[in-house]
Amino acid sequence: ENDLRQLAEQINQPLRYTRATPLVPGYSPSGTAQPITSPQDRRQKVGEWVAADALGVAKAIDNAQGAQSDWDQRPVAARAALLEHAADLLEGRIAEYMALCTREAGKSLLDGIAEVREAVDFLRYYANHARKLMGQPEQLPGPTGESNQLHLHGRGIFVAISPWNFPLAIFMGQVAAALVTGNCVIAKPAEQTNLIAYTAVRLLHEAGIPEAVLQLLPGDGATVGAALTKDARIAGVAFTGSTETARAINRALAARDAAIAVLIAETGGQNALIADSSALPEQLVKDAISAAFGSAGQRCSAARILLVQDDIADKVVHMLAGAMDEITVGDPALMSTDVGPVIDQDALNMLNAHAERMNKEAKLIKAVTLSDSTAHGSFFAPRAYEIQSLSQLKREVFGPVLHVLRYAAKDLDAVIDQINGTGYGLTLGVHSRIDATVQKIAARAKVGNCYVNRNQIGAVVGVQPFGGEGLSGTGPKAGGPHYLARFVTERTLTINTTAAGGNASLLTIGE
Ligand code: UN1
Repeated sequence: ENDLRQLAEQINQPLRYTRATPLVPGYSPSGTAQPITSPQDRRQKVGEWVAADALGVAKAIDNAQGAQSDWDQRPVAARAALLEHAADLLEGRIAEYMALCTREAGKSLLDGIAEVREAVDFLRYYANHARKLMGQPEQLPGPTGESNQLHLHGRGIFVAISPWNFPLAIFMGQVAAALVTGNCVIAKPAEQTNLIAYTAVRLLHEAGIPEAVLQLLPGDGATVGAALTKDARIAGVAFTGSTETARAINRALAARDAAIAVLIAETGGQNALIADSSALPEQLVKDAISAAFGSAGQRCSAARILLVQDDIADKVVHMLAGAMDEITVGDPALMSTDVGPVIDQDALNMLNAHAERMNKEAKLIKAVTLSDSTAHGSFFAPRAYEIQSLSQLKREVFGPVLHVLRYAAKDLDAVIDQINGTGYGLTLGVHSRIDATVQKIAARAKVGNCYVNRNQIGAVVGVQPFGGEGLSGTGPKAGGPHYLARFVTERTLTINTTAAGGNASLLTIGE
């Protein structure tokens, strides 16, 4: 708590950079600067940003093409060391990045700190994994007189398209994974968090990543994103965001008259929390509140649907409503705030439209009262509704809204099938003290991350590899042992060791 207080005092420190521009050697954008304002108070200017145009995209791809071979041929240990240097730099700047996450993305102080820690973890985890994966070619068994080796290389130019809800952690995770495996990266961050991305790229350059190897192209998806994904020279895309955008990227890559590109997508969820009558109500309500309303519900892992067995439903709903009275919504820069703003006016409009529909179709359990400090920002009061059927939820609602649905014990299998039937498969929470029930649910539910008797957000890098199935993503899981495998290409090297007069090995000449 003392550490947090010290960090919190630095919230108003001057930011290292206040202008986010494309970072593409040999290119300067012609467009005008646009203001960056705080989600919690649109009158507060954080900085400004300049979008890239088509010339910037072309130049970035040319630069990356020129740099690709050298970067791929650097020993993996050298690339990993640069990531570790970046991790050290970032760790020394926690307060600065926390302040940036709070001011540009409206993150609470604790969420801001968690962002920096996760970004540091991604850098170190992927550095370490890359050394194990690519440090030595794998020697394969083969007939006498032959040597067979499997060599791993970068695929080529990777585009990293990152979301605003984890503007530092997910951004860094994508970029670090692609870089350390030998790919040049062109990053296209979410428009809402350009300054965080800009500051992070400058840090990576400072750590020694060459400027042509990692470039930044701020801009919108329709121009910059689309121009990147239709270029034949792009070897892969790492994307986190909506399922619709992932599909559009997939179509754009497939339509190119070019080599088949890799798409690594982490997309939406329609995540449930199932509680049977053996669940501990206090623990359940605590975890439901944190998973539904933490980070203003702006996590793809967040709990959207609380399925509660009818025997305990009245009690749980009553406790939930009481606990929601304790939630403080307001300025994310204050230590007393639990829930900050949603990212922007569009997000607020979407949530208001959903609330309007729910007010007609469902029963409001509770809406949290907003504090006075919310008048000038995009604030949405966290709320819980009781619904009658899962069919009332058509698509992912990306914000602090929890939908409660009662079920009868005999219908548990059907309920799980309905959740599977949404097509999404990201997180699932289970609250039960009966082992057989837990095992049955875990085996039947098609989800990437199942959490039992705890909250279902905040996957830890290397501990809970994170990512979903179906409409929720392609895999492999971020922060898991197989993630880097999609960023590399395999080359088999076969040498006839009996050639050249039966010499067992090739001659070493020179050096
Ligand atoms: C996202 O919200 O886009 O486990 C994914 C968690 C986070 C979710 C990140 N890793 O809550």
